[in-house]
Formats: sequence, C-alpha cells, structure tokens
Amino acid sequence: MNRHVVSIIVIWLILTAIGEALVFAPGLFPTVGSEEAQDFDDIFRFLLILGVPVFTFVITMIGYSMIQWRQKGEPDEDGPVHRGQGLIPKVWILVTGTLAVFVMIHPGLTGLAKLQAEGTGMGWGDPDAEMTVDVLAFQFSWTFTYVDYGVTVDIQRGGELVLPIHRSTKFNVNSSDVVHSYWIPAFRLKIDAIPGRTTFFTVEPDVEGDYATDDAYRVQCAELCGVDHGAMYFPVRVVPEDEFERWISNLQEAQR
Ligand SMILES: [Cu+2]
Repeated sequence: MNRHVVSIIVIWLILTAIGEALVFAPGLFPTVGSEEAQDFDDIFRFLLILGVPVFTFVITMIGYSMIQWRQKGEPDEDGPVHRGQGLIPKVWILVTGTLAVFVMIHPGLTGLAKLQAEGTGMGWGDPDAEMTVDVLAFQFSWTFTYVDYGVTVDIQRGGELVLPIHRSTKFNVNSSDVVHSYWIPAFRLKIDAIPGRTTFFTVEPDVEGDYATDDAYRVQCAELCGVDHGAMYFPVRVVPEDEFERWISNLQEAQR
C-alpha cells in the first residue's frame, strides 16, 4: 500500500481513538436529574460516537495534505486538472449520506416519538401529570403557580422552585411579553414560552439537587429576550416528598 495511505490511516485511527475516549470522559455532562436527561445524554453520546471518525478523517486529510504536499516557493504554472478520483468520493458520499439519513431516523424520529406523547407539538412528555405548575415568563424573571396548592412563587415570594422527587410535574408555560424559553439543565428539557399560547413539558425529577451546590438545578431562559436575558435564571431544588409538603404549607400560610 502507498505509504501516504498507510500514514493517513494510522493518524486517523489514533485521532479517532483519542476522540472516542473523550466522548466517555467523566464530567462531560451536567448532573442527570431525570430520565429524559439520561436519554438526551445517551443520544448526544451516540451522535458523538458516529461523528468523531468522520471529523477526524476530514482533519487528517486536510492536515496531512497541507504538510505533505505544501507548495515550496512560487509555482511556475497551474497544476494538472483533476476530474474525479475514482472510488474515494463515491465511498465518502455513500458513508456520510447513509449516516445522515440514519441519524434522522434514529435518534431523530425515534427520540421524537418517545418524547412527544401528544401529537400537537405544543409540549414534551405526558400531558397527564401528578402535579401542575403554571409558569409565566416575563422580562426578566419568572413566576410559578402551584395550581394544586394555590401558591405562587417568584423571586420575592419563596425565591426558588421546589419540586418533590419522583412526582411527575407538568409545567404549563406562558409569556406575558416576548418569546422566552423555559429550560432546566438538570432535566435537559426546554420549551418556548410564547405570548398568547400555552406550551408544556412534563418531568419526573429522580435525583435530589439544589442550585446552591449545583447550577444544573436552575431555570434558565434559553431565548435571547432582551438586555437582562442572562440574569433570567431561577433556583431549583428537588427534595423528598415530606420536605416539599412542609415547604409548600409554609408558603400557603404566608400567602393566606
Ligand atoms: Cu427570557
């Protein structure tokens, strides 16, 4: 085999091995606070596993060519015209085209089918949940109304979004001004907050967490919405059932 081909294959394999090892490096993802978070991390990792060899192949070809066939001095004339390279472009198109179509189906469509219980496209997850929280986004903060408890929380009242562990909670999301996006990194779920339209996502937190020690536990606006967009975050705390009940009855007392 041509020595260039051997060198390229060796460099490609080494870079691919390094890349694939990095895909499994610890600390690549934030805290996994829900089943959906694990699903999304698995999908992301799967796409990286497929993408790394393609990326390293391109990098290897470009890098190797730049060094190996560098023009030394001024060229006397244009090089010969190349028309097609036989099998290589055909294989390249076949492999990358197949990969592209494959990921559209899985995890694209299969993931969507799992996440989107309702066909309306207005939300993620099961619309029937054990608890409902109405979320209102505005420039530049949030209010949360625990519908089943008649309690409203904002940055002055309560100051944090507290959720009981292992209880499926549906967030009905609205905006009173511009488009925002309701995102909680620990759950990897995000939905647009659109004026005049209610969107939702349902999540069942399955790991306790607190914004004070882990900033994956926060609500974050994920749609550039104005000058204080970056400050549009809100602490989240996932606690045991009894602790949640104590917290919410204290608030009910205070708001009576
Ligand atoms: Cu916003």
